[in-house]
Amino acid sequence: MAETLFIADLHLSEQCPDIVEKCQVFLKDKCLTRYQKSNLDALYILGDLFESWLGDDDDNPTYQAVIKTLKMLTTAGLPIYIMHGNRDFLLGEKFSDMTGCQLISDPIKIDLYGTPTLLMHGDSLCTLDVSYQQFREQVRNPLWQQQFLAYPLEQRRAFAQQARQQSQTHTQNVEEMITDVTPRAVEEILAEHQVTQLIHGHTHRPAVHEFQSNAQWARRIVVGDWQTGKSCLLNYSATQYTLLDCD
Ligand SMILES: [Mn+2]
Repeated sequence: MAETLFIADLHLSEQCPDIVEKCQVFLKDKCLTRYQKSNLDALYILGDLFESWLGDDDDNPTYQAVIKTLKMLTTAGLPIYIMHGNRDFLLGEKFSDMTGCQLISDPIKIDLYGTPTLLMHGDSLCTLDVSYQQFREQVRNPLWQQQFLAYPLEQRRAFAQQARQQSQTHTQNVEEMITDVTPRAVEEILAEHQVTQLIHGHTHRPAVHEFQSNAQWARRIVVGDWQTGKSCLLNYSATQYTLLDCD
């Protein structure tokens, strides 16, 4: 038993080659080396690995390099679990086959060295953002996805571009608390899954929150994004947990 690493919100894209490079170094040096020394049990990617994923036929060359590295790690034996984010919710079975990563549902409850822990991307907890939740419901609908995936890649790319611009304008125009998680939604999900520990990303507000929830102490660990690179790596072992910078 060693440690488990959690990351989220790398938002890999050809626009940010430095983050792609950081990711590659992280996977090859930190993850592979630690795994070979038996210090690493698993890597969890809690959504938004990619800035956009248009379907498993997405041929973005920037992504192919990362896919190759993921495959190398899983072939070496490291378990890698990946969750959908709001940008890459179309990661599918073929991606799983290409990388050897296991797609996990959002939320998912795991046993983390004896502590029942809920893992989420985090976007579904931002319940005050009503227009986003409506959009989320639309694009998570299997029928919508089926229709979307039937369009040629170029058309899907144009749609994603437009959605991204709308989302940026939206985020700039709403108050900060609206794009953060709602305490009530957190309490409800903890109660529903009977856990007192939650790990998520998405908000780009890395922190460890300790609070009373359902008459018990609870902990919410938020891993940061890779744009700032601050506190974007959660290192969790049986005896301690630490949020670290990505380099
Ligand atoms: Mn996100």
